[in-house]
Amino acid sequence: MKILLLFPPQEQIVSPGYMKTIQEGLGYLPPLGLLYLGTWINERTRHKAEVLDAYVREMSFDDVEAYVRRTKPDAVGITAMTYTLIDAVDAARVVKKVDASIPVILGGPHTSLFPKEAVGLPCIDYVVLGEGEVPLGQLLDRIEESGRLPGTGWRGEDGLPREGTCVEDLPAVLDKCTQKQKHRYFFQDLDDLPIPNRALTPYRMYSTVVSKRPPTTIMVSSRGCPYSCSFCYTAGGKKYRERTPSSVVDEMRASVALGIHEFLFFDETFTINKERIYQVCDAIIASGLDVLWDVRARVDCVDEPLLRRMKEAGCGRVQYGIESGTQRVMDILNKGTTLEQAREAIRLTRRVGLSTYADFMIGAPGESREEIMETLRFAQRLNLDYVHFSVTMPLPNTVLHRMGVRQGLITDETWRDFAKDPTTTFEVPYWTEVFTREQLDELVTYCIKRSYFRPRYVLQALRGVRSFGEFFRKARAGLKLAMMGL
Ligand code: B12
Ligand code: SF4
Repeated sequence: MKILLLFPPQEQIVSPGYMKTIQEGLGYLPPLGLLYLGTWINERTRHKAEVLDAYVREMSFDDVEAYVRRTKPDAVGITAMTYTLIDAVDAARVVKKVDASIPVILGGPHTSLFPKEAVGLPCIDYVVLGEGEVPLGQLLDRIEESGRLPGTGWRGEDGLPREGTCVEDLPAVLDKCTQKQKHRYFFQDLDDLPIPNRALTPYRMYSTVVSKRPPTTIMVSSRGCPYSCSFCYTAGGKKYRERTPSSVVDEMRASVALGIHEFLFFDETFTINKERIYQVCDAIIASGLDVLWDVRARVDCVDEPLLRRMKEAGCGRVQYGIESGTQRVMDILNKGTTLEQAREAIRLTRRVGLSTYADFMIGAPGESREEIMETLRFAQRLNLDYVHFSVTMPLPNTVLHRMGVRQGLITDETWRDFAKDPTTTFEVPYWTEVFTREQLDELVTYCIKRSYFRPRYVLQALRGVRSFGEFFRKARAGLKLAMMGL
């Protein structure tokens, strides 16, 4: 079978109010999940996959329709985050408009959160949960062998089978899952996955406002995170799985061969296993590859020798989730780190010559205006190169969401209703115990502006640049980055 893997146009993302002010010109990053899937299908199954990133190609839904009409795929797979669900469903509609008999498969972080709702969405025939490589291959086998699968995946509240099915239906997949994961498939040995073939997408088009050596790509050297921050939905699951250093370097080498030298590691947290990171750095250095990379890490998972080694291996920036400038709020968010650890991590990162970037959240449970201002002051004292403030949101399947339901701030149905019937009028829920939505939007915008336009930042930034033009580019990049949460 010939499957088209589609990253839909991003026209109707549900995002917080303050983010809607800056959306253009942020840049593009490759749809890594679809690259993994496409490569798996092409290299490990009898099927053939093509990846269409309609977003980077700036295609409209009409363009996608014309593309499907022209290329006539036997099946279409679409990726969805909860936030991009409206576009995913519209993409499915477009496919069905071309030919109602083309099976449409939905996957991505969203389907694992709301499988039943996803199966019930219009124009979606099949839903794959968790990491899709193996289940998608098997699903295509089954579709090819038996035509349309019976809709036995989920039963609705009324007990009747819903249209479509999901991997729970596939015994071979179930065998490989732990009881707890039941229907969410996780690949155990990441080295078994073929290296994603970046040539499946127009890889030269990817870069962001902060790229130093475009084209830029993203990579993951591990999946999963064992920590339990209350606001986080760990898409890769709780079980931390890692790739070997040689496999990481092989992927970098394949990218360099295409002319890609800049890598953003989007591991949930890169430095959990320090020993492995030393080995990864050693392998990169030994390879002699000319690469620049950055990582996301926890403040309690770094030390000076490690950071130094990372710098030697081409790392340029470390992004930390610090979240708050008060210990009380950090504890409420179950971050498991201290303010002192945050100060120390930033001090060491700067000392070894790496750029520093930190994420902060405002509007956590019970958080007062004074605490928010303390977080802003804390961020300013850290003297970061880049900073990101966002509004605390009770996202689906997080501890914070359950707390919000218990306190009556949101209902269990808030996100579920959207998942059943995604509409553009939906407002992403905030934690509105102390402040209104409008106040939180104002507060976060204030924090971002104060961080980028304060005299000290301006002076510091001026010191490192060669011209005013360069300074303004940097400030613009910082501001956009802060909005994007890259
Ligand atoms: C890189 C990344 C981004 C990049 C996106 C780059 C891109 N072009 O995709 C950037 C920085 C732009 C980004 C932005 C946002 N992101 Co983001 N992002 C990630 C991150 C860190 C890694 C994604 C990744 O590449 N993973 C590795 C690949 C291999 O996994 P994967 O993509 O999940 O794909 C696998 C499966 O999901 C499945 N699958 C995926 N698609 C499909 C399709 C089919 C047909 C099938 C069968 C299977 C399948 O199989 C894949 C292979 O195993 C994840 C966290 C994480 N660790 O996953 C968050 C994450 C996906 N992002 C998230 C969010 C919330 C956002 C934002 C809304 C944040 C914001 N404040 O605005 C924006 C949305 C903007 C947008 N337009 O998309 C959430 C989504 C939660 C949810 N409920 O959907 C996550 C899970 C983070 C989190 N813990 O909350 N993000
Ligand atoms: S915020 Fe980071 S450290 Fe915390 S659970 Fe999520 S991925 Fe893990």
